[in-house]
Amino acid sequence: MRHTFFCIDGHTAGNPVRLVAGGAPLLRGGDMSERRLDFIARYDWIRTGLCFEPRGHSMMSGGFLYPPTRDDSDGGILFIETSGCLPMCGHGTIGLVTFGLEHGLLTPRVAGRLRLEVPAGIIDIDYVVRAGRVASVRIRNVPSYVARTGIAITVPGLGPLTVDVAYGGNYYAIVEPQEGYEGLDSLGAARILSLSPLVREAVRAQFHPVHPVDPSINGVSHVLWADRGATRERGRNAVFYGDNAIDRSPCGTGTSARLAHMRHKGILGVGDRFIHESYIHSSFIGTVASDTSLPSEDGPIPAIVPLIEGSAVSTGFNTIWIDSEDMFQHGFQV
Ligand code: PYC
Repeated sequence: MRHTFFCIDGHTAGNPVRLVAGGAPLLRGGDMSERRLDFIARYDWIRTGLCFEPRGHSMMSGGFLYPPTRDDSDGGILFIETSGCLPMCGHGTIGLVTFGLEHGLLTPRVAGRLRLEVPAGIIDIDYVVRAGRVASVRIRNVPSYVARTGIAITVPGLGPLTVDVAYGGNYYAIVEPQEGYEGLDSLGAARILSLSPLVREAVRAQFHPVHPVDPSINGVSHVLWADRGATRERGRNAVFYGDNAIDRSPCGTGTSARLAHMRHKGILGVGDRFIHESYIHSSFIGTVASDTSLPSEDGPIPAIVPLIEGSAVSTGFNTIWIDSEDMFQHGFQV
């Protein structure tokens, strides 16, 4: 038996985006959070088959477009990635929206704007078209907040570190320069890949964040290494995800978490723009659009509404088979 998936492949700021335009399974659920849980329970083999080797690689990421579940939205996104089905993915959204608009898979009711449902909530998009191509996409992301500060960990090879955890659609352990970590270039890609899982494990052993509105979103999944020399206008980062990936883009949810973190520290104010550079020096523009709060049992949690702006490029069509005779039909990771 052969399952066929029609894909539009491309990248956002260097990180892969695979829009699966044909072959999406029918999902149960009243919103994208419930549809995500249904996909994880019944169809995760599609994610691993399309994202892991031999059809993908450590950084592979993408998603499906689904019909809306509510009257005020233009559609829904289900994200797939090597690390799982993310509640939200910024670089993925920029790519999926770009390719979806350019190939007529998304039909906005208002030109230049989209309202989309993602598992983490509702996001609003505005985009610019130039000469028939989507030149930029800006996401008004879900409320982002700092979940915990000052987590003391000890990482073999680095020593004691103090780490904060912030949410921007996923939960990030944020490591800022300090004694033991002098910045991205002094660490290098190989050590970022080997040390990040240790940082993530050490943080997970002490703190398990749970989203105050949707408890199906929980746990620290990513590590954001902030580079030395950041100012209130600009900074570079490396985001680690999955088991072996450094985000080639500045990471949309990571940038949202970082904006919330910098707002929490009083470095950014409402309206401030922050240019966030990736490990490979591609960039997104982040903005603190407004302050807000999230309801919780212990009272309102201070949060921000972040804007994330970037652009994507498609690289071609890709028809992918997952064949039940293939010993690697569900993919593998080394
Ligand atoms: O852009 O939000 C993002 C993202 C998450 C994981 C990789 N990229």
